[in-house]
Amino acid sequence: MKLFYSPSSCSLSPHIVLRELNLAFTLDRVDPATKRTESGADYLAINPKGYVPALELDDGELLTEGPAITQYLVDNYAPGTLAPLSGTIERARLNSHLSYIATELHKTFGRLFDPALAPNARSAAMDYLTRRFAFIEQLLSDGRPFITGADFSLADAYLFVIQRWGSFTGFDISQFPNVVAHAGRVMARPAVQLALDAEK
Ligand SMILES: N[C@@H](CCC(=O)N[C@@H](CS)C(=O)NCC(=O)O)C(=O)O
Repeated sequence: MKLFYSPSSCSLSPHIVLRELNLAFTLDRVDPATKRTESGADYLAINPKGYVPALELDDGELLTEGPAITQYLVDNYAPGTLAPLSGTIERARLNSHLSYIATELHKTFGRLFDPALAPNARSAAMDYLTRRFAFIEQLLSDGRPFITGADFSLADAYLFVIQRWGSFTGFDISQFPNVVAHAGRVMARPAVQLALDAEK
């Protein structure tokens, strides 16, 4: 398998999952500006969506969309690890979290990277994010170490990656101490350290 990625972007989430599952894979870095890979390929010819992540499977199929990639990895290579089994209510709850992170946090945060975003639109996006992170803060306030409870899951990898963008965009994550503590727990995982090192 080959993961197309850009450092510290949302592709870090499937990158962490690949390492958590101890799977064999290679990395190919994509320059978001030129849409060329470090191996010299035209990324738009590989993935017409133009964004990362994309996972090239061993049979040549290209899988896109972060939550689809991470769920494919666990279901195919380690069912019941990092995600409850497909079809269970526990899996549906995990999916609910993944969807929330993707549509409410990830996509809103993404707008803050646009230097042309008008100040009032930036401020509105930050207000929106504040309300959406408040839900996660509340969720973690019962003392659970991870989003779905005692065990680290796909949602924790994804949230960790997205909350890191606070330091790149000026969005103050420190107003959410439970989210900060959660990030510390995720950061301490060996697979996360390996993924961060590889993306340096
Ligand atoms: N819906 C996609 C969104 C992926 C996405 O937003 N990728 C960003 C990095 S986090 C990207 O590659 N942006 C560059 C671009 O769109 O040109 C997913 O969840 O995988």
